[in-house]
Amino acid sequence: MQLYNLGLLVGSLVASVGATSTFSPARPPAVPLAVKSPYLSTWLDVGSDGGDGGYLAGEWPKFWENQVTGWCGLVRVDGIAYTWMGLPGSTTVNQTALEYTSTKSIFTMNVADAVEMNITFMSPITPDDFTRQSLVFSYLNVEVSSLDGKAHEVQVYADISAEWVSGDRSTIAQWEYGTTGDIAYHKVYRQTQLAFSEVNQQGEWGNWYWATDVASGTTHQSGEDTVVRAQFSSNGTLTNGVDTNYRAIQDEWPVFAFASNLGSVSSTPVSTLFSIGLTQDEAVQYEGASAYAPLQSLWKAYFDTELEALSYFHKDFSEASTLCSTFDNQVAADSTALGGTDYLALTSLSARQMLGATQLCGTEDAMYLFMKEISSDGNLNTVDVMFPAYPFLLYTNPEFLKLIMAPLYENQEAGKYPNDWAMHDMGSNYPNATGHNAGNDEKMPLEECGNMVIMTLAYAQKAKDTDYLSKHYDLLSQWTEYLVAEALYPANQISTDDFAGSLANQTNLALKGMIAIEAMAVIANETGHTADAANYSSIAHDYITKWQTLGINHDASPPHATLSYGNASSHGLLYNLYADAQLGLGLVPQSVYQKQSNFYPTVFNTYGVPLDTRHTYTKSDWQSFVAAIASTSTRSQIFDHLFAWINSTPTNKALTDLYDTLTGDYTSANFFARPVVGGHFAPLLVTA
Ligand SMILES: *[C@@H]1O[C@H](CO)[C@@H](O)[C@H](O)[C@H]1NC(C)=O
Ligand SMILES: *[C@@H]1O[C@H](CO)[C@@H](O)[C@H](O)[C@H]1NC(C)=O
Ligand SMILES: *[C@@H]1O[C@H](CO)[C@@H](O)[C@H](O)[C@H]1NC(C)=O
Ligand SMILES: *[C@@H]1O[C@H](CO)[C@@H](O)[C@H](O)[C@H]1NC(C)=O
Ligand SMILES: *[C@@H]1O[C@H](CO)[C@@H](O)[C@H](O)[C@H]1NC(C)=O
Ligand SMILES: *[C@@H]1O[C@H](CO)[C@@H](O)[C@H](O)[C@H]1NC(C)=O
Ligand SMILES: *[C@@H]1O[C@H](CO)[C@@H](O)[C@H](O)[C@H]1NC(C)=O
Ligand SMILES: CC(=O)N[C@H]1CO[C@H](CO)[C@@H](O)[C@@H]1O
Repeated sequence: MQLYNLGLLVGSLVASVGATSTFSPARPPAVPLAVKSPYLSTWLDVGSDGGDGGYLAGEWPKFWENQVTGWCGLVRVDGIAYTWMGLPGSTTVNQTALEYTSTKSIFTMNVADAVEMNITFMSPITPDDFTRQSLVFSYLNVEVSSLDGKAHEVQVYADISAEWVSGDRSTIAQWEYGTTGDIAYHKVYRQTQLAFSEVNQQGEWGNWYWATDVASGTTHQSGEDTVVRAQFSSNGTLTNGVDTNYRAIQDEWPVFAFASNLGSVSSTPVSTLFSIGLTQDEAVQYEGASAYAPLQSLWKAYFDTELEALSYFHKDFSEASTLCSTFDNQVAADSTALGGTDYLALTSLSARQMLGATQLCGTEDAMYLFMKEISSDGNLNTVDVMFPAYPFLLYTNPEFLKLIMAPLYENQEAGKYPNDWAMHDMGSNYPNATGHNAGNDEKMPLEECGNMVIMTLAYAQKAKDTDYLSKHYDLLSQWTEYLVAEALYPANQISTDDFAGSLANQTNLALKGMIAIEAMAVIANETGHTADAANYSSIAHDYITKWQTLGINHDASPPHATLSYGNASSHGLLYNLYADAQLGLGLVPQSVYQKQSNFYPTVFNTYGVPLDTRHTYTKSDWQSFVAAIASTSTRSQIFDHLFAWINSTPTNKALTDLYDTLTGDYTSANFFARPVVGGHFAPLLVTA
């Protein structure tokens, strides 16, 4: 556990006066609050680039793109009102701890030494249960108990603003209040629905639900933010009034509130549960084998109505908590066994962000996982973004990997992509999976052919699904032909690190192609194409022998792979070597692994090993890939640097994967909230 007196650093902020919080397992750059899909993605900024140091009370929660999604929490203790979330103006509670796990962010608050609050934000991850995983909902549970042995009169309040329903604050919102069974809800939505559209990255369609249990002491109200909050602060109850003056989000800011009267609270904790979520009947438009058309959200396959889905989710809290704790404990046990809590700080911060970029669609018989390339360009199912994420998908459930490749296979096997290499992505703008019928997608041919072959074998091995390899054999062969032609001397082209520019003869890119050719040899073998297997394997071995002369500087001290063939003064993270180990190919000699492992510790900057010699920036996912296949000592040094970075980076938004190794800050590319953080799980799949 790390102790930080952040009150000193941000002492000018009301939130932090007198407040010091512990942060465990690290002080993250941003805290995931409700993170479940590309549109349910609300965070608390922490890093000094714009955050308040990690205090829930004193700044507004934000959508990943940086606009406020108004979410306010108040508590009245013995008649005095305090703020526990957001910045509505009243005195803030004192935060004493923040702990995060893979599914939860838990804040502990001290209120006037009278009561303690445990505030848990839980965004469920249930990899083996797609009914639950399909729901775009998140929990907020507030637990209160007496701290001083005396009983205290306590009321808890929470509201959301209409900022959740659109990225345009002048948009007209509409809302209603209702109950279903013993659940009370506010339903809030864009009055004019704009299906499949985004404004400032927020989704402009569907209905938002904000719900709690109906209990004798529960009241509700919608209306202007200041009015509703003042009502609670002065009285402890709400009026049950519904404002029907539907208006712009920013016009006398309408908020949707619940208050819960907990009565006299003793040392036995009493809790109030809230649920927040988004229902969209159709979540993407998709060009598969048939014509481009809307595709239903997967939750529609399990629930007849939105209220049924809401009801199931809200009432499932206890079971969901058990499932989430099981997942949290699995990640914690596996991560700490490999790299201690330093490494756990990285994996447990990445799980919600990874799946929070995805959306399950379709039916039980035809299911797809769509992924948004958040912040870098919004592409769907970008193959070289799936590749860094593949360790997480494989670790949690290989079925995820199959479902995310499904649209790419279906579209290309229907003959809709005209190029002979693998398509870069399923569409330029999430949620429109248009494919690229004209073949003018971003050109990353060697990278994507290699990625598809490698990920296909990775899935089939883990799921023991040889039929899958047979089914896709023709297209895999076509891509391998491309690799055979291009992998030995890669033309001047970009790799996945396109922000670093194009380069000819990239050592690491060539290696990916060669490993993929050997992976194809295994695929051929397993599907009974023994002649192909022998041929591909002999080509891969021939290439890898040549590569060791072309791509390694043997005269350097210590020797290491170069960034590009023959450039003795260059080096880079040789992260594509990972697949050779993960797939158990044994194509690349162990001496290459050892060279790299000996080399990285000689080029550490403050916050890690640079991506390559062109820049001082690096990637956290690729460092995790190289850590996975390094010696125990090098691996723990990489984890130490990553931990130091997470714990002190000034970056303030959902974890960036691209940062400067000297300052720990953003680069000009300014990535955040990207699913590539799934790559932080890479070491968990490889047992050195
Ligand atoms: C927060 O802590 C400070 C310093 O101990 C104290 O002065 C203040 O009253 C506390 N505020 C609350 C709401 O407990
Ligand atoms: C908060 O959580 C801690 C640790 O689990 C527990 O000891 C404490 O009783 C909880 N307090 C409340 C108010 O729920
Ligand atoms: C998706 O396509 C629809 C038209 O079908 C368009 O209105 C919408 O703006 C597109 N979405 C994005 C994010 O480009
Ligand atoms: C081996 O594969 C290469 C590249 O695909 C092909 O050109 C060659 O004909 C194959 N050789 C045999 C014997 O199949
Ligand atoms: C790639 O490397 C080979 C071998 O050193 C060289 O012959 C070739 O010109 C290089 N290609 C480019 C595009 O620089
Ligand atoms: C293919 O299978 C044969 C027989 O099991 C084995 O000897 C050979 O090494 C395999 N080749 C590859 C590339 O896996
Ligand atoms: C070799 O790599 C270094 C560092 O990336 C670069 O500055 C230099 O231009 C490269 N030299 C050649 C000849 O490409
Ligand atoms: C104006 C108002 O809302 N007054 C309420 C204050 O709270 C009590 C119960 O605690 C209600 O009875 C009042 O109607």
